[in-house]
Amino acid sequence: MTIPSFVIGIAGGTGAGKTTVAHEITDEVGESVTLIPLDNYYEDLSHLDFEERAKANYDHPSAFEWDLLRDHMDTLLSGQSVEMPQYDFEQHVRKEERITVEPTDVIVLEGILALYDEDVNEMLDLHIYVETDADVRILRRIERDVVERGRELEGVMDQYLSTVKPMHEQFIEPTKKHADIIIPEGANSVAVNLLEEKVQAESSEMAAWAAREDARYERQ
Ligand code: UZR
Ligand code: MG
Repeated sequence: MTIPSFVIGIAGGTGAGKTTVAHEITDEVGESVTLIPLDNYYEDLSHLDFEERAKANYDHPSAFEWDLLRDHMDTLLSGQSVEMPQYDFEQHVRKEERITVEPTDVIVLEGILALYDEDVNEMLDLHIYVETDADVRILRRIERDVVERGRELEGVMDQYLSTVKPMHEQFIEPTKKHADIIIPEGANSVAVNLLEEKVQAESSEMAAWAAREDARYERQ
């Protein structure tokens, strides 16, 4: 039986708070949510050496394997599980192991370009853009890359100015026009609470639908 899902896309610049928003709005629905980090769909560049991989432009749409993402979303929406790739940010490669992801009542696609692809946008029921000031975003980015990912400050600054910022302006920011809702600041608790309620309502709706279908199936 195909179970319907409520599908949410969360886009915004690096350090905007997308991952936090994704977790917060789905906290209460527990196991009936599937999180799809767009980062897991970076093209596999393992054929290049480390130096070349470190210099690649990861903020351009062509850095992602869109076909695979569309295929996986389609599969999940048709009620089947997928083997989702995993990404290693320290080595800039796709990891060997994949994880099995089951279809659930709520599916959240989260990433800088979550609202970029036309086909993906059509699969989304709710399009969210998290808009956070660039100064706040770069501070968070420095903390994450230098403290958590062991990178050099100079490299982070170079990358920000050469690719992250221009690509943000050229490709990410314009996707705001596809948003149904724009959240000013990732930590905006009023917006997050409203969306959390919406997600819970949709999740119960999906569960009720599935229960009705089950009952109908048993009667047959
Ligand atoms: P979020 N990124 C890397 O730094 N290295 C990689 O191998 C792959 C991606 C960065 C990418 C982008 N850009 O800005 C960010 N650079 O990950 C997107 N440069 O992730 O939305 O979590 O910030
Ligand atoms: Mg994130």
